[in-house]
Amino acid sequence: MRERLRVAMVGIGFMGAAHSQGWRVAPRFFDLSAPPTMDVLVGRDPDRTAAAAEKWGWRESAADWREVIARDDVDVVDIVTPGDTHAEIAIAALEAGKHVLCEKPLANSTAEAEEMARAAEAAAARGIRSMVGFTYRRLPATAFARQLIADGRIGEVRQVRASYLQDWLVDPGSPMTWRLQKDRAGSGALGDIGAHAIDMAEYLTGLRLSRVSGLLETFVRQRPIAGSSSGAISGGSSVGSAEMGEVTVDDAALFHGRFTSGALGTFEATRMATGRKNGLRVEVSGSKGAVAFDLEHMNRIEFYDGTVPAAEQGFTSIIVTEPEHPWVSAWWPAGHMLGYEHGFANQARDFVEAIAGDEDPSPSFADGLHVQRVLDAVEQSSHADGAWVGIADASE
Ligand code: SOE
Repeated sequence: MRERLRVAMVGIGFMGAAHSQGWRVAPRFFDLSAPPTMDVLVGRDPDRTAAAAEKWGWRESAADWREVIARDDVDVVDIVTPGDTHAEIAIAALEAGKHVLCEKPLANSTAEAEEMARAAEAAAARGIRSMVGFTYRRLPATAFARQLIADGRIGEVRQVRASYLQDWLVDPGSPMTWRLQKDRAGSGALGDIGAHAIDMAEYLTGLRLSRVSGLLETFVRQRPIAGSSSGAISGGSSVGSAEMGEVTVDDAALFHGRFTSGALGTFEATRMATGRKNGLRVEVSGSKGAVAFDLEHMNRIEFYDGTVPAAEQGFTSIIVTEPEHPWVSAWWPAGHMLGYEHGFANQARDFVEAIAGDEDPSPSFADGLHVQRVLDAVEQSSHADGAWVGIADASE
């Protein structure tokens, strides 16, 4: 019988639901070398955690992550908490000999991410694996786009345009959450969704950003604290006597940069893009062609092949659901679309296969550290009026 990987997951928010779906479904669709079992769900509130465990399919629930990582019957720790606890939990889990999957962004600061990358390297020497949850790498469309670029189908990469647009903060009456507090989230749109744009640009092209110039803005500086109001919060404004909390992160981030190869990139991450719900769009222009991906049309890519006769040129929309596309053969027949949740199942599959195959999975904590350095450089640049800031681990 194949060995099982016993998983404990820390965190019970939105990402907890998404990762649970990944762990639950992966062994039912993929033929895994070491099928995961959903053993312990960890959260601070015992009642809510027990209810989430029951709903999402975890065998048991617990309140103290330290007790859980000390257990011999746990092999993998999945961290889906806010960023302020990533470093502490991940380092402790790696030192306890657990394989660790950690949500993005890896940490709240470069200093924390450096410690995590060091712990991951030391653990890897003992056969303990770690990976960052940049889940959009696990979509057939993005993986196929990367393949086309790596195969030279667009020639030399010259420019990348990456934007991640959401609008859930447009309403000044939307309540405070941990995502708006620097001490909990590290940064705002920049780290939450800008980190995906950075990772996707680098994943697709295989290049690294070497310097950036950026601008951050917070448009709404105070927001009502949920549940504190005597009146309701509705339709674009807060009413009643809601207690207000300070927003200490950016609502929007703009930056541009140069990659190590000399290629140029423009980036935008905002939660104020009215009408845009979850729009991660990345377009890569090369010397022979171009590739574009849009998360709101996540089963497709656009491919422009500049080598075909001029009369036939134009962007082609490819539906990335053929069995030969990455991961697809485990799912549905061609043309039967995949969704947001499949990325989490593909990610669970890849992580357990790396563990079982004794290989370092990607993206590594070192990759997460690099993204963290870019985030910090954008912030520094914004404080210095857009001055160029170099990224320590990538030289031109
Ligand atoms: C933020 O709204 C968020 O949930 C991110 O935290 C996720 O990483 C992204 O997948 C969707 O948007």
